[in-house]
Amino acid sequence: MCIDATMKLGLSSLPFVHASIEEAIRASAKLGAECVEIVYDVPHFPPGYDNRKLPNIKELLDTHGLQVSVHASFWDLNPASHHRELWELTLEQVRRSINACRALGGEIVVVHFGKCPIHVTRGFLEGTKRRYLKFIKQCLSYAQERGVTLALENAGGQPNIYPSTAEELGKFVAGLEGAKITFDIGHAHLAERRAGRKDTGAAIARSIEALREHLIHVHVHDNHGMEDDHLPPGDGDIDFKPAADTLRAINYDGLLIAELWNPANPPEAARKGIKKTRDIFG
Ligand SMILES: [Mn+2]
Repeated sequence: MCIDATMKLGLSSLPFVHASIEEAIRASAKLGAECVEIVYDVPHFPPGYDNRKLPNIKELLDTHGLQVSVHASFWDLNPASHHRELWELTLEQVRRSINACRALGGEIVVVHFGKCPIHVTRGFLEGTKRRYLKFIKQCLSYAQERGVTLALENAGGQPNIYPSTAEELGKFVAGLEGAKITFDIGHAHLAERRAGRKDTGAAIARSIEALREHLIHVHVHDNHGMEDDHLPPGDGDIDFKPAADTLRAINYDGLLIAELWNPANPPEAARKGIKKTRDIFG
């Protein structure tokens, strides 16, 4: 088969919780990653992190020929918070993440969904949606001024999250000039299972196809349809083949990031995760 456009396979720094960011980058390069996603949050980038240290990290990335994306801060934050101070802190952290992306030579910043603590209360989810829209608009203008693209991520279909499914995210970005999508396959599987679907592979592939116009970034990880486990592909019950076929069919040529989580054994998660990702998508 002749493929003109090729995706770049890589690893998120997420699993490397016991290593420095430099060690995480070196380990990723050693495993054959073509790109890395830097999670601009703890443990590697604590509050008050001095962004003037980023050029050294860029140099390391360049030395290994790694492309880079940045996952904006998200731990303990909420872009739809009803607390003005937390909303503003989240905005400040995403702005810092955008600056970090630029300093590292990246083009894409992944931004999370908003959380609604009591969605069952009448009118409360509407407030969440309003605040999330306001948040993203502010981030978009900030990112555009700096030549960085925001890629909003689909969630797992939870009722207390907005936007919560790939479909809802598609509608959200359709109305926003410059907003793009990170398609997270693990989250899409959870959303399909929550909607009562057993075999989700074809539905996930249809979502990718439906969002292709906005799709610029992909996250890959596995789960059993219950929890957001972030396992290596093959360790859960996702059928990745339809998604892989669709990404090839639409000539997806962006980054494909294995986003893993296994604090008990990060090196093993990274090794197995990128190998399986390569087997399926390479
Ligand atoms: Mn993700």
